[in-house]
Amino acid sequence: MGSVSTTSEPVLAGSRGFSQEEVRQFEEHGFVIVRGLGSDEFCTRMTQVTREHLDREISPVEFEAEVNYPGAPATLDSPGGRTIRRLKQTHSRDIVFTEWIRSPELLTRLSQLLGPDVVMPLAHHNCVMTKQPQHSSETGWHQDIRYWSFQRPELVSVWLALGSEYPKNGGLWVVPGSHRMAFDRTQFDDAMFFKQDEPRNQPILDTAVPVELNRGDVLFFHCRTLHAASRNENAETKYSVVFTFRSADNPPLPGSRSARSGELLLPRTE
Ligand SMILES: O=C(O)CCC(=O)C(=O)O
Repeated sequence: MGSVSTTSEPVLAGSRGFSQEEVRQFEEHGFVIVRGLGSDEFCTRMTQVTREHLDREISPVEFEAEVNYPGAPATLDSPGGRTIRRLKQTHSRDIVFTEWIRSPELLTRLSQLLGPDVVMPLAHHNCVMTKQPQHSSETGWHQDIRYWSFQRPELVSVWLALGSEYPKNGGLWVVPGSHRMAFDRTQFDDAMFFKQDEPRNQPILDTAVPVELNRGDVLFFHCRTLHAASRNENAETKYSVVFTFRSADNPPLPGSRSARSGELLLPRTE
């Protein structure tokens, strides 16, 4: 993917990038975790905005009732039907999200994975994922690229945990190395979820690992990495801020949904 800088020297003062080992992990496993990359200040401010926008139901949002996933309320009028699953278009909700996206600690790492010119499509992710205890749903195994259309399936998503994440509160599971596996269409269902009852898929899913995160930890993952998450069985809501990024030379396909929204051209870090 892109050009990979393997230097262990800082690219910008105060913004040390990935180590060579972290870049290797990303390339081999399709994900890497950086502990504490999101500062306490970022997390506090993002959590405040998130809570306020949830309380006031500020559009655009996605309701659990709209996803039709296992555990979701059947309709908006059912009990819990207006439980919000995603605050969409999060970038435009507060300047703190721009500050995070443009922070040297994030951009330096993205440029190591994607090359010097990094672009953030506003069409994909660009959300706060909320997993609320009363009415959360399960997300089946999938690759994010399933509904995205770019010249190459080479995007990186950045998942910032605003609190602890682990299997019991709906934290992610990932299949290491799945971004490099070749699958055929019959391994997926009509909605492009990776079938759990398909004998060829079972040994692959047996290698899945949980992604355990604390507040401020960041998961970088490839758009082909298989991932899934269960419901939140805890009493507290889980919040995760998720954006996705591409290299400037990997544009969306004309006419596709990926090409319909704007994009942010991010500054070079060197
Ligand atoms: O939090 C979850 O349920 C996973 C969400 C997810 O994987 C996605 O929206 O791509």
